[in-house]
Amino acid sequence: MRDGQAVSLRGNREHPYTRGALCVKVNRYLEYTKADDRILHPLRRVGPKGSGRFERISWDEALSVIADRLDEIVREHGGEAIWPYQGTGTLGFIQGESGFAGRRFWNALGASRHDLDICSVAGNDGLRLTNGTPAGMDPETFAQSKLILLWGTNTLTSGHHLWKFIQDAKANGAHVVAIDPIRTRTADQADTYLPIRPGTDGALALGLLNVVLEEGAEDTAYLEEHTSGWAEFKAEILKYPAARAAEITGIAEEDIRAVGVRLAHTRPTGIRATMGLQRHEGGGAALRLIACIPGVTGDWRHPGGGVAYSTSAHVPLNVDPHWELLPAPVRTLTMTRLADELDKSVKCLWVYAANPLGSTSDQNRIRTAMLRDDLFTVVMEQFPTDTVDYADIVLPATMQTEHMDLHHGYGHMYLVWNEPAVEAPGEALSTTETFRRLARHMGLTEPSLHASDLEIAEELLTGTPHITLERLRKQGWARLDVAEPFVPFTDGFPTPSGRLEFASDQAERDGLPRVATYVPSFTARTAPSDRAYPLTMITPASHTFLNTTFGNNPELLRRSKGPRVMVNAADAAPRGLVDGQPARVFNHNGEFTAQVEITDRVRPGVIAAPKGHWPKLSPGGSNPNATVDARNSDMGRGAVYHDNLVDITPA
Ligand SMILES: Nc1nc2c(c(=O)[nH]1)N[C@H]1C(S)=C(S)[C@@H](COP(=O)(O)OP(=O)(O)OC[C@H]3O[C@@H](n4cnc5c(=O)[nH]c(N)nc54)[C@H](O)[C@@H]3O)O[C@H]1N2
Ligand SMILES: Nc1nc2c(c(=O)[nH]1)N[C@H]1C(S)=C(S)[C@@H](COP(=O)(O)OP(=O)(O)OC[C@H]3O[C@@H](n4cnc5c(=O)[nH]c(N)nc54)[C@H](O)[C@@H]3O)O[C@H]1N2
Ligand SMILES: [Mo]
Repeated sequence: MRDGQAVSLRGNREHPYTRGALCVKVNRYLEYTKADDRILHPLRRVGPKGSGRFERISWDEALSVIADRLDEIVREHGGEAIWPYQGTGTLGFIQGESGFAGRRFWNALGASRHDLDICSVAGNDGLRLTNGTPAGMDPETFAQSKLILLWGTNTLTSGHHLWKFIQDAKANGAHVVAIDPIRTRTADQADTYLPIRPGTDGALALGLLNVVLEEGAEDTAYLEEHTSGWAEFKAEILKYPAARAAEITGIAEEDIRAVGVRLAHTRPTGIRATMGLQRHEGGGAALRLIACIPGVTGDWRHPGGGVAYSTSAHVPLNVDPHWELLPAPVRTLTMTRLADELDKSVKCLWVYAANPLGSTSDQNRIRTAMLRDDLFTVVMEQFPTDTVDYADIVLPATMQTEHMDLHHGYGHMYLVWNEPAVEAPGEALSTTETFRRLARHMGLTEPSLHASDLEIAEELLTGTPHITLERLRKQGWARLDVAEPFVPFTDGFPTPSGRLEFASDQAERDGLPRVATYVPSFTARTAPSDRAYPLTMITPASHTFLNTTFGNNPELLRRSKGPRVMVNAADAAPRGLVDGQPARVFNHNGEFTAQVEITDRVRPGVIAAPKGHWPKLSPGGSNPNATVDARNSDMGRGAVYHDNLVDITPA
């Protein structure tokens, strides 16, 4: 800080997980807070919806307009006609974390509940069937793994802090395998790369376990003491010899065998699986099955063994948005099907920390749904996104350097405190302050609606008695109250049987296969002759953006080299696609334009276009989500961003 101004921003070198490193994106965060296009005042729409034409109004006027409309909607249609649509713009518990920040206010109005199901839900549900929880390994223990499977995860792009621990493991002789349909920068650093056909991971998991059984390497004592359903699951594994797995996954049989033999004889084996492989119709089943692997090998016995997905469920914060304020039970609306849900008697769409017109499936239909005249749309934002263009009222939002927050991380085991460093610019307000003022404006006197940020933090921390607010504010971060090294499930699994469940009564009740098994994705199960469009499209994380956040930063935009699509030469040649030239990717939902990159980094039949470009800053005014179906994954109504059929032609 100098003269009340933030002049530099860096990571905290003392922090055990980040050790002070920042990613490409957050490195520019300070510059981003001062960007010319930052929204600094409340705005009211003056042009037609979608035009992005606004006039500046005062906070008082904005709150009055909003209070009148919300009162009227609740009176005429009931609170459920309001949809508080919250995304992952910030995962801070005080200002963001879907379903918490602001929710006490929405409960007082009886607003519909909101399900954040576009990110990780299918994997969470799949893991829960096997382990009783989506939480698993402490990612720091990968340093102790001897075999590491990076399964559907692009560590160096999506969560690079983990890489240090993988490097430590490598220095100790660990073998690293990357399993991804794209040869990513992470796959480049692996010892073995398995170029899997998208949506067939379950078959690979079973094929690898088949080799483990051939090698006689199953941990019979562990199976006996800590698992249930082994006989049924073993029968399933025996249906997938390596040759069959090879046929389904498109990976060479000898490569499956080689990794299977390593898996059989290497303890501990750590599996890092993130969200990529569950953005498919069979994604929940894939994670459920991958979670079975350490049950067979007994890897949960060792630090550095097991599966790591999200650590969120290890975080014991008391996340209670005062549901008791709801006047009556309300429906839950799903993000994945935003356009459909908007048709259903939603009168107010309240968007915060989200950019659905950039990040949510089936973009064109969302656009149409948001044009509806009788839909009152409020967007709390920092920047003039595509979604902002459809708002009736825009409210200026603070950024991390300006507001107080309490964060966890879904890739580590720490709580992190965010103390505001500077005054908010213009008239930007935090999420909590906006809702407090609105509650006052609407005459809502319930005390919890007026709790200060520090009071909210105290409430959250009642779940973690050993981490006081005082300590957290002083240190900046605190490790969760877990052993070091942390080995989960040593006292059993939080499943109904208390064991790792290869077979699940709950799954059966939910209409899912009783025994963990391979469920192909939509594109994997659709035969070439039945395909309306021939190519499978993956839309992975961009190295330079965080979903659509930072998509308007000129330097990061330049480094992204603009919207791009990776195409194998075998698919490019017959279509006359030329490297470096624009192409049109299309299907029944819509289209987007991207520059072709002809590369052997994608398999024939698969194309890849990173997420994150703002539609309005892209040629043609759309991004890959214009072609993504609003279908659901097999579990939890998750999104299917990597499971779509498209075709591509020169533009
Ligand atoms: N094609 C494709 N699409 C995807 C994915 C994919 O793999 N492929 N992945 C999906 C995933 S994993 C996710 S999590 C979603 C994310 O989708 P969204 O939740 O919509 O996230 P963003 O697109 O980053 O938009 C977040 C917005 O919040 C704003 N923001 C940031 N901090 C704050 C704050 O403190 N207050 C307020 N009011 N606003 C703030 C940012 O300026 C930004 O415009 O995208 C999904 N979309
Ligand atoms: N730089 C950057 N970092 C991010 C984000 C970002 O947008 N940019 N987003 C953040 C968010 S919200 C999330 S949820 C996480 C997501 O983090 P990741 O899980 O890393 O997300 P993805 O990039 O969607 O997928 C990871 C990898 O899975 C591969 N994949 C796709 N389909 C399959 C499949 O069927 N099988 C296998 N084996 N692999 C497959 C993709 O090719 C990709 O390389 O990242 C977070 N970190
Ligand atoms: Mo996400």
